[in-house]
Amino acid sequence: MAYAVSNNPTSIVKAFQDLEIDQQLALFWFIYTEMGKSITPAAPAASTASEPIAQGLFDQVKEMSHEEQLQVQRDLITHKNSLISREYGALSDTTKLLFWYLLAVGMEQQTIIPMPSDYQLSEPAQSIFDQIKEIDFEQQITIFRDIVSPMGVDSTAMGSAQTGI
Ligand code: 45D
Repeated sequence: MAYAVSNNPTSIVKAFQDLEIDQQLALFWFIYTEMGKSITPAAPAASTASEPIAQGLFDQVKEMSHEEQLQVQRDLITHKNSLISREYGALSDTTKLLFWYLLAVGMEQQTIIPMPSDYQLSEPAQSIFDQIKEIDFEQQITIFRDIVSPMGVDSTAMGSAQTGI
């Protein structure tokens, strides 16, 4: 039962964050493919997401090579201090979600490095995926917000030694 996490949002988020970096990316991708159709970016008018800001950051990533695009996403998860990580850190949580959504759509269009078609989720990642599928849409959104929120670098929260500025 090493991978069992109780069906509550906080423990799902924690379990997600405990996965290896690439497994986090892979699981996030599987989540997108599962629920992609129910995400309606048409909602932004009524939301706090800033579409131009998410789009602007996405466009910077789109310009990069596939390898760099993957590195940027790994850096977000590991809080590596990069320009993208800092810009990301300044976004609102909902804008962060929109940014990840744009990346996923970009992966489908192959403007962003796509998933290898034979990529498999590890057992713990699959277990988290199964639990996320069980819960309702609103709770899923809450979980994703909690997952994307701490990613990147919040430069306002760091000392000068860490930011180098
Ligand atoms: O080769 O209120 C591996 C809005 C290694 C509207 C890899 C919303 C091997 C307003 C790492 C696997 C729409 C914003 C490669 C709400 C290898 C609003 C790469 C909701 C290549 C609520 C893996 C938004 C990679 C929502 C690159 C719910 C994986 C948004 C990348 C949800 C995975 C967004 C990505 C989701 C996953 C986005 C980019 C679930 C993105 C998922």
